[in-house]
Amino acid sequence: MRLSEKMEKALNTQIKEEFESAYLYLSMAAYLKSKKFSGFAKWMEAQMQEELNHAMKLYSYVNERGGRVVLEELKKPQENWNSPQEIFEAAYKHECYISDKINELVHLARDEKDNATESFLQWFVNEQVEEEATTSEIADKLRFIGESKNGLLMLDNTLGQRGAE
Ligand code: OFO
Repeated sequence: MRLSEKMEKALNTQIKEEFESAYLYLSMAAYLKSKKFSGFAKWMEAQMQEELNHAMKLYSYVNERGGRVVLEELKKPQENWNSPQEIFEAAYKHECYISDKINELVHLARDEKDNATESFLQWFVNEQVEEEATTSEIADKLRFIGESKNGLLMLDNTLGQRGAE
């Protein structure tokens, strides 16, 4: 069964959301790099890469289901923040926004009686649980560290160990 027009359009919009996530995280990485937080920047670069993978996962799925991928316009991401804490709080908020979008897609798949898409989306549902948890944990640590330079350097160092999963 080919994707319904409505489902196809919604998945195309989600591809845009994933690219916008990648764009936002790359902008955050660039800001962090400019402030010499190379570990935080590396973590964000890896996060950017994950978002590209999400976009490509959707791209493959739409094609596999006989749909047509049509790319939408990307909005310019924010470029300045005040601190790593503000960045990770914004990243957490953004992940919650993406979770809402994924949930809307699941509901649409149900309305359209599209079991294959509903099942495909479960991977994203689980991924969002993980991404919300990770970003909120880092934001919490940064809140705890506050102005401590030692604490910031240590966390920068730890997060710099991350490779793209
Ligand atoms: Fe950060 O999440 Fe994509 O979906």
